[in-house]
Amino acid sequence: MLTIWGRLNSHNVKKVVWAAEELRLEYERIDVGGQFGMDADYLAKNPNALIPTIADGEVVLWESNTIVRYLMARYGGERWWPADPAKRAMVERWMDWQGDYANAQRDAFINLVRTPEAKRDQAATERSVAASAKKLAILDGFLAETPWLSGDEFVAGEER
Ligand SMILES: N[C@@H](CCC(=O)N[C@@H](CS)C(=O)NCC(=O)O)C(=O)O
Repeated sequence: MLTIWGRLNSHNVKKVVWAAEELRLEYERIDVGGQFGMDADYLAKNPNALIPTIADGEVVLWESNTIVRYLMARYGGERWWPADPAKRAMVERWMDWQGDYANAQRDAFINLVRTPEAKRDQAATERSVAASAKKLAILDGFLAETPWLSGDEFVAGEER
């Protein structure tokens, strides 16, 4: 049984849960992080004090993209984990790109969503909006030419 630790309103937890759902894996998700805190048991599994973390039998893993890659490689077969390294890399680059995008949008998100109006940092928000817009223009340009980030299909491989 797969265990996923992390509160569901974290985008990094969502991507792991989404992967598990797409793969039709049975899993248990345990709320950790944010208002749920992290106890010593959790920190022993993930010393970064971040979510998500998974346990799949003896395999304990953190880093959301690494977890998604692991689940796809272990359970996904050709549809989700194509044997052709080039096919895989064309998809994986967007996973890694997403980390840069997350950095770009963070200040805007924190200020506009999580900070009371009176305490917002307007300059940081504007810088973040501008940096996000640059990244999103790249995404938009790609999706204007190609239906999915993985190419012609939702994933790179063949249909299940
Ligand atoms: N690079 C890490 C980043 C993880 C991360 O920043 N997680 C945030 C939530 S999205 C976190 O743990 N925040 C502290 C908390 O929720 O208590 C990953 O992709 O797993």
